[in-house]
Amino acid sequence: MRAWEWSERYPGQPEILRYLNYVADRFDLNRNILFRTRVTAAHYDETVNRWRVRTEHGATFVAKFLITAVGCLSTANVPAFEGLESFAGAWYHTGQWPHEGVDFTGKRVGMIGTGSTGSQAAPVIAAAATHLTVFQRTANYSVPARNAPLTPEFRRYVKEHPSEIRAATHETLNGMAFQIEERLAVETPPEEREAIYEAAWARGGLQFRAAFKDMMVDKAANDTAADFVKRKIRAVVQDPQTAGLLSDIDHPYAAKRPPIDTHYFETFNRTNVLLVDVKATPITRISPVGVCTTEAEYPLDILVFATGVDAMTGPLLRMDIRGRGGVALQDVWEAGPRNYLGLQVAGFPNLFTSTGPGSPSVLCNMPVAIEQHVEWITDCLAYMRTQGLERIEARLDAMDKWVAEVNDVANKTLLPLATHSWYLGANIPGKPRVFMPYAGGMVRYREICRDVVARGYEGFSLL
Ligand code: NA7
Repeated sequence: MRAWEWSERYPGQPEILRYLNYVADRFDLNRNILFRTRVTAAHYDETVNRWRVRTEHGATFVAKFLITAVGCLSTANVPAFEGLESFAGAWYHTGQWPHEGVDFTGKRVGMIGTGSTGSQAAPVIAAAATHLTVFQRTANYSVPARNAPLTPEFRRYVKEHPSEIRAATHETLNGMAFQIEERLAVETPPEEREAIYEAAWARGGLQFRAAFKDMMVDKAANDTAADFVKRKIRAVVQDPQTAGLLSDIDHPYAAKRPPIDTHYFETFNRTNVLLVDVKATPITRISPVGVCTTEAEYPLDILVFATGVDAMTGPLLRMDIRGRGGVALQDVWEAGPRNYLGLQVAGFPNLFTSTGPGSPSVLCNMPVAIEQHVEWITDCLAYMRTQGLERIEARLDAMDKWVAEVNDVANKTLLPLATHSWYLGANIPGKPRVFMPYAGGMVRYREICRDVVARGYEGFSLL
């Protein structure tokens, strides 16, 4: 925070990459990283208490401890549309974007998906392309990001208050540097509530969700936010039919990950943009010419899949991870992810899954969630070393209790009401519908992890 100068509220990818390289250089991390190395398998060998990690190039690495840091959203989901291979144009998934970029100039572009990524990509594509067709299955809320250069005052504040900012991220529900307001939407008079939403809309960003304390736990409170955003959409979008389709949202505000955007709804006022409702007229196949729905064929030069990811479990399960007795993680998680604290799976000793399912992860400010796990794992390894311990493994009863707790806290919120969210795995055909992240908040989770250690690593077997 002291050494790096961020340029704007939501810096773009090149700036973030520069920052990561700066961190890697400053802490001399590159000598510990093998680049271009995809792990295909990790098998635990019980006889020697070691993990054997295999890469796609055939190399094998042997380790006592294995920590996965594969991310929650790194497995692109390209829906299995019939005929995709026959498409004569080019197609891309937003999560596997070519580093050299894509030139949309003079092209007719189709984009499937209107989640966080789709709503951020649409305005940029529409500005460059001849024509953009957006295929929407589920209408979604979005709040303006209000991206802008950081003011000198804000930059100074960050430099002068790094400890306070860090402390705030440890004290707030989602690890953000801002507080969730204490007031309740249901107890605020309508006029005052409207003014609060207007101010939150004007400020923009994820902080909109923090306008009222009851927004994510009380449907009546959430309805007030949902109604406000829907009215905003209808006010922005000029064509009444398009406005109707965009604001016909069937789930509570922020029950799916709430997108923030730059001129998303405004984009539909452009003459070169068309919205197609693929809930009413589903996509049947991709033809050599473009996308076919039950109603029409849309000719395209480029097709963009903003169709999300196989979240949370996907990045882990695409590796062949096997624990004690050759048991596959895939089988243990057949009915949904099961682990203890999101950190360890019974039967997989010495394997830590940082920001795994069952931890706050995607419901939290991710770097804060990552830091908490890294610190916990680091302390655990240091403890084991000083105690001369060789093996740590989550106990089955602790794992079962934790899975119940993860379900329990999710059910106290409105989050499971969005039955098609990736939090539930619902975007991947055949994936078990289980609410995956821990929704009890980062503060409580941090305390639980701390208490587990204070009680001698309760729920773990240490040898
Ligand atoms: P999301 O939020 O999962 O959005 C994916 C979008 O793609 C969503 O609108 C889906 O509609 C749509 N989709 C997925 N499959 C299909 C098919 N087969 N047909 C039509 N439409 C489809 O992914 P994002 O990449 O936008 O965001 C992921 C996270 O990254 C985000 O939440 C942030 O945390 C950062 P659906 O809603 O399933 O009907």
